[in-house]
Amino acid sequence: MSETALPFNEKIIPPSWRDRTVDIEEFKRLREESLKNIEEFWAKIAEELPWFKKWDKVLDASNPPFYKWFVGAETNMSYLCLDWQLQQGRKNKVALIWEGEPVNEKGEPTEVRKLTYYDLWRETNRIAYMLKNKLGVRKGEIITFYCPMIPELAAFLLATARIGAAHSVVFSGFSSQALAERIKDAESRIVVTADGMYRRGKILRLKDVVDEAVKQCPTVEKVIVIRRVGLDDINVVKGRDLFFDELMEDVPKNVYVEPERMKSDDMLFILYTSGTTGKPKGIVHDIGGYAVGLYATMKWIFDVRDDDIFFNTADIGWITGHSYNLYGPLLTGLTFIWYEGAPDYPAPDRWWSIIERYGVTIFYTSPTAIRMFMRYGEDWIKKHDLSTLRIAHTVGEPINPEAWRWYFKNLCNEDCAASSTWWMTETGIIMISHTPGLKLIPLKPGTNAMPIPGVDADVVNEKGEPCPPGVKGYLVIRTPWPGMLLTIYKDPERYIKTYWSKFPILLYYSGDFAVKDQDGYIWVLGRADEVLKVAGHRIGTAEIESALVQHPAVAEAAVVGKPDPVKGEVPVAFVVLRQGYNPSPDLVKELKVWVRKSIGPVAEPAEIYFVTKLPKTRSGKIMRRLIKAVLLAQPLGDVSTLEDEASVEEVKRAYEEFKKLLEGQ
Ligand code: 6R9
Repeated sequence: MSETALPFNEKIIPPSWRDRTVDIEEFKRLREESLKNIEEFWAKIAEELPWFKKWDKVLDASNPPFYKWFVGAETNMSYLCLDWQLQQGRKNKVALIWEGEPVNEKGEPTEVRKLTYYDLWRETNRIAYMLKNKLGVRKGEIITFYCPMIPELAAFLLATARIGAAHSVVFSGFSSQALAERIKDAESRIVVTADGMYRRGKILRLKDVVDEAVKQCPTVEKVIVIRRVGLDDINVVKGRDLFFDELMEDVPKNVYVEPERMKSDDMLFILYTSGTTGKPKGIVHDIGGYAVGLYATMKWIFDVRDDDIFFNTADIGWITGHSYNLYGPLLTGLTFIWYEGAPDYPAPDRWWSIIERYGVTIFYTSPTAIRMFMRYGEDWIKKHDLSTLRIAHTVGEPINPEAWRWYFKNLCNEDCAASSTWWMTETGIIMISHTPGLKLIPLKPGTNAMPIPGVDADVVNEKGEPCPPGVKGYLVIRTPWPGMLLTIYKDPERYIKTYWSKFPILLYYSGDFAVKDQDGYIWVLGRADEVLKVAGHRIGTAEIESALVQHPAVAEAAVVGKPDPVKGEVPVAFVVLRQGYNPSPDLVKELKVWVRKSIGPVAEPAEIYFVTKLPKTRSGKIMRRLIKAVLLAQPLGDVSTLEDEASVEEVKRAYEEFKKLLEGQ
């Protein structure tokens, strides 16, 4: 997004806010007040949750940047999400509504399951019992999950938390190679998967992917298989593979497993995410701080009420799935929806029919999805009654004002709180957003609004000094917040280097560019580093490059992001071939498939260009910035460190040739 084209001055107040105060200054005062003493501020919110034991200290900042929240406190996430909800009278309230994919000709699901809080509590206890007593799962061990969105998975994750183990969920769209890397890093002894899953009318064979991955993972002792589609031809390794239903057969219906008393700063999960190197980082999250942060943001940002129906379209494989499609909704006792399948199958109104069927009040999705629906047109929406929607937020990438206006009109009927919520895998919770459940400020098309109370986020220059309104800078966070990452798993040095070392003063560096407007609203512009957001999925250019250079034909590769009207951006690769290999359309195809197989479909380059050399600095670093400038037909900027100017011409040549080829078609 270009900062010059942003509608800084366009203020929108939805009609249903008319009886409430909408006041930017009032919100700012509240936020400033919270920042005077963040410990006191967050402790007050933490008081709303039950603790097995209260904290001795709200924040331990004695060893920055290794911050610890609610030190000395004891708690358990499964207890907070389930037992505490039962205590509040939610025993018979539906927690999870689940729809499977096979959908009939009328567009109705053929399989729906509704689990009450009691159902989920019971299933969680039974799985916890099985994990503990049959598989000897120990406190602190990491179980890897490679699963579709099915209710069993929700219960499994809660059971893992209940007995004090941790989870590492790997997105089911990742390849066996990517899965293997993550299992190895986590040293998992147990992997949980399903035989398969439905997507767009096809069965994806997940267990086959796990079999392939586990070949490289000596730590894996057991693979638990949930029978989702009932494949009868999957490979079974005797002694290693166990079927979930068989494991559970003799587990009593009503066992109770005491939730483990966990320290607030014990690990709840790790989630791998992409950075600027080829190796994904295991982001470690705690329990107590995360629970407090989620609880607060559910209330402020989603303005949750007891009769809400909450529909977040994010997959559990990403942080949005963890925070706001499992733990957040459960902590606040909501009814939430999971679905299996795809948004546009069997027709582009799968989501709209879900909203209508259950009377969804809170909707959370991605800008890419919105732009895809813009292409399908409004008629698919008009077929359905979406009048129940009160909140409709987006996440994952900047939303362009045009896409925001479109959904505000067509989904929200111009009367919802509609915010672009900024946060990251690392932040654990939403950091910048409108807070309709707390205080109202006018909406603006495409903005992220303001940092929430208790969060000191700002836009700064290279020195770490605040940028004046209208001046682009780096998005940073000055002080610790509950929900923040504890570290990078097994790599504390990388944690310090990646997030806390960019500026001469200690600031958390997000990796994003942003700009503030005259009212103090923040507009995140996109990544400042070599990380891409492809359709909202986070992927590092270095990961794609490292996959490419493992192909026998490839000597060197440089990957950059290119703007895309639907996906936000897509990877584009420039490849130098080894001697003996020649450029050809077949090789382009082969390399695309290669990347798909080594990482997953989200990483596949949209375009591949063959060049004889890449622009590099004298010290040999690839100058992706110059490649990007050629792609976008922008000025090259500073080229003083470039080793060989002809290399830029070479990139231009390859790109121009390709464009001509397209024009000639
Ligand atoms: C939650 C999530 C984090 C990166 C982040 C930024 C981008 C997320 C955004 C947004 C603009 C928003 N991002 N939300 N950019 N507006 N509302 O997406 O986590 O996958 O770790 O990605 O996503 O670039 O730095 P994650």
